Amino acid sequence: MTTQPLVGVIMGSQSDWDTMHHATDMLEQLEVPFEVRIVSAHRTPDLLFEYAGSARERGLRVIIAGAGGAAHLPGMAAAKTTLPVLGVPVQSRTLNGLDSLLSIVQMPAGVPVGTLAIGRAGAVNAALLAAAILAPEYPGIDAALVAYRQRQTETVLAHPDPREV
Ligand code: RP5
Repeated sequence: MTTQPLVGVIMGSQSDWDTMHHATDMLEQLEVPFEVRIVSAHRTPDLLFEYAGSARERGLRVIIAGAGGAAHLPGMAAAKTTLPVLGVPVQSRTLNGLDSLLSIVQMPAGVPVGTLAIGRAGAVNAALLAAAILAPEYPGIDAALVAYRQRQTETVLAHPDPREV
C-alpha cells in the first residue's frame, strides 16, 4: 500500500476543523493516505489555484473540500482540476449551513462538485466516498471499506432494542 497521499483534504478556515477532522478521522480508520491543509478561496486565492492545479501531478486522486458560508472553495478547486472534488458544507453560525450547502451544491452544468450533507455526516461520508472511489484500484482500501460496513451492520443487529443502551 502506498504512503503517498491519495486524498487532499482542504478547508477554508481553521474554524472548519471541528467539522473536517471527522473526514480525516475516517480516512485514518480506513488507512487511506491523505494530506490536510487550510486553503482559503478568498484569503489565499493563489494558493488555492496552485494547490488544485498541481493536485493531479502530485499524485492526489480525490479532493475533499470543506467550507462554510459563501462556500466557493469546492467549486473553485473543481474549476482547476478534473480530479473528483467532494464538497462538505460546514454548518455556519448564522444560517446553520444552508448557505454553505446551496453554495456548494448548485454548480452550473460542466464543473461538478459531489456535495455531501451539512456538517459531521457530510465530512464522514466524504471520506467514505473517497475510499469508495479508490477501492477498485487499492485492495487494502476496498477491504477496509467492506469491513467498516460489516461492523456497522453488526452493531445495529447486535442491539435491536432501542431501550437498551
Ligand atoms: C469560510 O468562511 C470558511 O470555510 C469558514 O467556514 C467560514 C468562516 O471562516 P472564519 O471567519 O471562521 O475564518 O471561508
